[in-house]
Amino acid sequence: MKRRLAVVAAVVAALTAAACGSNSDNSSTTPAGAGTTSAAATSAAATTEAATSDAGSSEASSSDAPASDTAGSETAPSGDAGGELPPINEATLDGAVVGFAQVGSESGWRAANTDDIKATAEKYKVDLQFTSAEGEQAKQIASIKTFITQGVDVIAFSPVVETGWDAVLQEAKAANIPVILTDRAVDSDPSLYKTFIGSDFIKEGEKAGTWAKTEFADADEVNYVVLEGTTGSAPANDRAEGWDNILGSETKFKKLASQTGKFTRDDGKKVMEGFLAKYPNIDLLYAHNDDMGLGAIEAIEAAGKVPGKDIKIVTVDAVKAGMEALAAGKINYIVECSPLLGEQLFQAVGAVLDGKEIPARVITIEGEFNQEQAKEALPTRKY
Ligand code: GYE
Repeated sequence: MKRRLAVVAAVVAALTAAACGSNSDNSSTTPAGAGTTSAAATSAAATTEAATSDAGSSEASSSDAPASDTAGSETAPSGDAGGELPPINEATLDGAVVGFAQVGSESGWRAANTDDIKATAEKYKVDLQFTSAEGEQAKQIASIKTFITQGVDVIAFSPVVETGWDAVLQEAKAANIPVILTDRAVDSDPSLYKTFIGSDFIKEGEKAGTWAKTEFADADEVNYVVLEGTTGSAPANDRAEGWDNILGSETKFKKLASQTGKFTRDDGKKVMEGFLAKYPNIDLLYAHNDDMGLGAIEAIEAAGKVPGKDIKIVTVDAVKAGMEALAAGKINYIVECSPLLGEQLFQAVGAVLDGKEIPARVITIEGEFNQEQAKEALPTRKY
């Protein structure tokens, strides 16, 4: 087993918002006045933005207008070159042992993410030790402990929930095994991991809220329900926060109910059935992912209502099944969250093993889709 531990002295303190663009600075990630009105970036994960480690906080951006009906440029916005991950080093990756502890298989997003990580590992001849925690933090911690005992070169994982990681991260650090977070954040001290690669979930919630605000601009009252993601997970926490950043002070938006659907289609359906039985007047559903939205569509149809018309629906992810429902008019708007994190993950792994400094935060650049844009994007959609 080869072991090439990085000696990355510090967590890139030099990455200031001024030098590299910050999360709340939309201008560096989105073409001015175009990013959200153009067709969404279909290869979102190909470009990244580095940001400071406090990038989780995001300001509401009034320029984040929802997509227009006419699809514009297909070009993905380019990230700030100042803080990108170094290019792949194939020689370093060949034979490197990487332990990856996945969340589980709750959604289409997760399936695409797993496929991408496995395929990218194979491409670069990485010895990938892959485990799935079936949505349980205890199982994920047990996997990470096994990776530490095995003495893998790098540990990567997508944390089920945000809290409760300090002890195991400290163990990895004591064993000199670098840790890379993908997809979801933790609340531990950033000195306990090398980088966090993934989406800005607050911004995603803000995009969904901004769409809703515009869509219902002429309505006097909007009664809405929310299907939340896994309780305590970063995307559930942040997508709720982003939405509330935009709509929390809009008094005409009335939250009838908000409940977890655990990011699964089945739970989305069950919870929506409950909402429909209790509230006859739902105008809008915000689902934290496509799968729950797809489950809710089944419940809405079974209740004799028309999804996308009687009840408007906005979701997050833009996986193929979601995009198909959007193109078919059953969903009204989808905020993209790219699962294609494999390339960035192995860029980071190679760099860490080479002893290079890497940005403390790498944000995936993503777009948004309305129904027309979904029709256009579907034929070339990768997941
Ligand atoms: O949105 C959801 C999945 O962490 C971004 O997890 C991910 C979320 C994604 O189950 O579909």
